[in-house]
Amino acid sequence: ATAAQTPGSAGRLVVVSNRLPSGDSPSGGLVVALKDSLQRTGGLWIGHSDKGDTGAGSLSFHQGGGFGRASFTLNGAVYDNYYLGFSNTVLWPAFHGRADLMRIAPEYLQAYRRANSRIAKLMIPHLRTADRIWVQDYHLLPLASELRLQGFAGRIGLFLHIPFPSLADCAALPNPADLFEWLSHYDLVGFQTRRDLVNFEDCSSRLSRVQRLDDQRFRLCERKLRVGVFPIGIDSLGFMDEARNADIEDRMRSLTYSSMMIGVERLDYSKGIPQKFRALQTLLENHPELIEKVDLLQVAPPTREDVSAYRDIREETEHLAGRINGKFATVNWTPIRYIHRAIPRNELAGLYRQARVGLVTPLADGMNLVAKEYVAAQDVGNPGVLILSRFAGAAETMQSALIVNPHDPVEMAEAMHRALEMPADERRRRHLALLQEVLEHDVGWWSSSYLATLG
Ligand code: ADQ
Repeated sequence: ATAAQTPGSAGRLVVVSNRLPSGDSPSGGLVVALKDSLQRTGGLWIGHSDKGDTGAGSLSFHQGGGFGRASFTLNGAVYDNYYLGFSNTVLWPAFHGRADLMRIAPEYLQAYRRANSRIAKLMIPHLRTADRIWVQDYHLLPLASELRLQGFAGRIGLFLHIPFPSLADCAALPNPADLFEWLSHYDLVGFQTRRDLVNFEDCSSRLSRVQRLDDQRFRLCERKLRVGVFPIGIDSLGFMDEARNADIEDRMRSLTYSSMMIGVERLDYSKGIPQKFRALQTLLENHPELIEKVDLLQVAPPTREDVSAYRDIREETEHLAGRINGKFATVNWTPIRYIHRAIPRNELAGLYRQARVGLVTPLADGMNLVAKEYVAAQDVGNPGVLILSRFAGAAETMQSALIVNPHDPVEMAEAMHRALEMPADERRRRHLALLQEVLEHDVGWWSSSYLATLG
């Protein structure tokens, strides 16, 4: 299987993620950040596609998008058990502090291993010894061990976009030791925050064999592993432009008769949407003078709807919005406008800019890019206020936001009140500090510092 690993030729960047970015849709931050390195090195992005022959025994190569793209397909049942099953019904809840929502089934773990082994097998004939492979996220944790097994000896890095679990949640995984065995085959594992690195150390020392070599190096399962903290950012300048040019402002201004607060997130139980709604209710109860003066625009597109926990969170969210609106609405005002759809990026940028308060209040989150987008979208002369959960990874570097505990409705309501009343001086001061951070640590900084460390 190693024959095709052409030695000698210059190393390329090979990115692997669960989903292949499409060639024609507007680029997300990750694509913007990696495009240059991919183009410069003649690299390749590999990911799943649901179009094509599911039995195909090789990668399919695609045109467009400005860099090499190749997709794999998986048999439908394997994909469901790997993606909806192990990735999103076991790993996602456990890594977000919701082990109670896990559904452990042997066929999930089996399909997860099989999917990763198959992806490795499809990759091998296209790899060169000097290539550097950058694996993205929790869907592909065993990929390095599979690539090693099949003979690839070059550099392989992993970036974990979601939090690393606490000891209690880690111990709730089926075969927790597997996780450390998988990670030990990488040269570099990148985390979003220091908190994740601390959890990794704590869990690996209790559930596996680990020895600290120095600040960034461990011996894990008899192999050397480097770790690091690389908080992801956004395409900050690009997003600032998007917000400045959004033509939504006039239309919005004529519609908005009250101060708008905004929430934007996939309808996921980790994002704390019900907690945010309850805090709004507390705000209106404790400050009735705000009735007809403030409202919340909640944009929450559907996600992973085939998983039952996602149907439950949708029901809870919609029920709560209906109840709060029923209780407080007047003939010409509703407190919550709820949109269950994705909306175009430029429109989103314009909405952020229009909102006086950005509410980013997850119960657990690797980083949270919405917090950064909200900051980048503001008018520097008259910015809105970011309210940020201390459980978002972003809180580690965005301390100039109003930091809240999303489990405490009174604290959140008071933060909303304070944000709505905040004098322009203080808003500008806080915003400037946040904007500097968002500009300095953008997605380009993230990818180049990660890749420099990978070597
Ligand atoms: P997510 O959990 O998806 O990402 P987040 O970082 O907030 O969370 O990124 C969501 C992206 O989707 C943002 O760019 C946002 O603008 C966009 N989006 C959300 N709702 C939308 C809507 N209705 N219409 C259009 N766009 C919408 C995971 C981790 C995070 C981590 C990122 C990146 O869970 O913690 O920050 O990866 O590493």
